[in-house]
Amino acid sequence: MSSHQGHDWEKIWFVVMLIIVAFFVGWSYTTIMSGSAATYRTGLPLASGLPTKLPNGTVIIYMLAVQWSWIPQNATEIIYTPNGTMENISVNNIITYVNGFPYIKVYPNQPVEMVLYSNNVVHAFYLRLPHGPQNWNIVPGINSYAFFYAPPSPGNYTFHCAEYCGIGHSYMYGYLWVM
Ligand SMILES: [Cu+2]
Repeated sequence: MSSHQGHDWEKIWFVVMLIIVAFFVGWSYTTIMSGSAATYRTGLPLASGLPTKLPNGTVIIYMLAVQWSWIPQNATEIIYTPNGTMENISVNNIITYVNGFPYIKVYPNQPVEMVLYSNNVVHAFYLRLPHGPQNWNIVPGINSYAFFYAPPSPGNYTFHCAEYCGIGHSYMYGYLWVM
């Protein structure tokens, strides 16, 4: 009889855990797919896709990683006209340098897509944001596409190289400047 009771408790325990796991899986899925609280990433090692339609106001940074610095080469912004046509306009004035380090000026909550590429060795783009650290490998010859929302509060958010790439690795950083 006691063993029979134990068997029932196992079933109940299993179903309760199943419900809890299903809840968290569903929660993760909805927040990742909506882009509201998490990050889309493609490129190595994960490939979960960019938004099929970039949000209005998305700034796109074309970022070259070299030994040993970040070189933002170009910046554009996605704007939708009232009739729904997407335009990709140049906004190179958002890229600036302070003491030789790149600053990328964005607005709070602005959607950002980074196109990351390297011409020499493996680097990684690491950016700590309030809703979680972001980290993308950059393998030579393969573009990595990163999508995230800028933090809601103004400040400078440092990005680093997170893949040891030589003697100057620790000086390979720049800033996301939320104005
Ligand atoms: Cu590096």
